[in-house]
Amino acid sequence: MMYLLSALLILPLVCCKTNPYFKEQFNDGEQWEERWIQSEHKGKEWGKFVLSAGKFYGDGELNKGIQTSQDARFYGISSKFNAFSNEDKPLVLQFSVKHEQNIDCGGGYIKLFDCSLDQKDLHGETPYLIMFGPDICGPGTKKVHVIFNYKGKNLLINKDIRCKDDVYTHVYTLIVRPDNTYEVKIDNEKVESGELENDWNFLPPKKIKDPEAKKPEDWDDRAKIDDPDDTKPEDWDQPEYTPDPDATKPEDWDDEMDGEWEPPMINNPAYKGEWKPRQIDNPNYKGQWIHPEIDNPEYTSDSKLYRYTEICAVGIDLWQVKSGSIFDDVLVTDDPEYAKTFAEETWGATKEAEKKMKDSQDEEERKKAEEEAKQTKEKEEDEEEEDENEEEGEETSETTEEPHEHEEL
Ligand SMILES: [Ca+2]
Repeated sequence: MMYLLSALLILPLVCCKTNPYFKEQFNDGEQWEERWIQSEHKGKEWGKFVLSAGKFYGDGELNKGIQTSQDARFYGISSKFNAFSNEDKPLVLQFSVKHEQNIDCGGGYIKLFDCSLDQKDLHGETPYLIMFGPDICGPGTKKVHVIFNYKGKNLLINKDIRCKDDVYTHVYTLIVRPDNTYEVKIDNEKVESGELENDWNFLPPKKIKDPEAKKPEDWDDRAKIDDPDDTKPEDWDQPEYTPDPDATKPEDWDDEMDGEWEPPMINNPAYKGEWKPRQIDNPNYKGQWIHPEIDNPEYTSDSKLYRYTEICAVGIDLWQVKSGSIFDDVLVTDDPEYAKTFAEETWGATKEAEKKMKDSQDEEERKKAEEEAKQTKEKEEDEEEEDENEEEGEETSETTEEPHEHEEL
């Protein structure tokens, strides 16, 4: 009995402890460099990732992540873990990114790869399984990418998910479930969800227009027709222009010199334009013809759209114009609840302090700018005063000189 009881007490702890497939917090100094491999793919100028909590943060140690450090560079870095399949389980991909540089154009997304990834050769064309996260370029592009590779093709989501575009840390979460549904969260709040089959073009359409079906030739789809009983009134046709009845021949008109006088033409008030018969309801109207649909022979359902048989690495592969983005708290797990708690314990625990530090830096800068402006103004005023004194001095010397000249005269 005792044994049973203790077994029951222990069981929940054993059964539900989450072991993430991958968890990276960059909180152990420079050791991350042993876990992450920088790409050396030829032909690209690779920017360097540096460990940093940035210019402002909630916690100087915990908020350390890897930061893009050089402008207008490609960034390629990845980390491998034990391969797993998400078959019959949720897949959660989560990370935080802070664009503290006030990003103008650049990616902030991460990718999942299978084990074939050659880490030192990672580049933009390297095949991946999933690409997820924010992408910003000018005011036009501010979206969250969710791209799935399915049978060799990269499929973009058909919906528009807006990303955060401020300078603070935000957590992006993608959950893919074995019932072929998904959810995207930003800062632990759901921003989009639905069915994989509906929101990506994984499969060809279920129904297509029947290629055999044709609109019958006698199908009348005219809702209105000309009234056959309506006839054009006999006095309808009038010329568009008519000689101006008020015009008179000028007195100095010389028929021999100027030719025969004709009055100028004006718009004819009796002119009615083109006659059109009255419209009536068409008694033979059958409505709009609808092309019948049939099951698409090319369509085969796939109950495992969500499934990746081998997930093995996470990587950052992007281009940035203005560097400074910090990636942190990367998590790959099968437990959405664990991911939620992890986000709360990391981003959630430091976001307010981060905001506060930024606010106080902004306030300091504002004061500094104010002080500088004040000093510049004072300096200018001093100089003006000096100028005035100098001018007065010059005037004095001039007036004293003048009599001399007069005396000489
Ligand atoms: Ca960290």
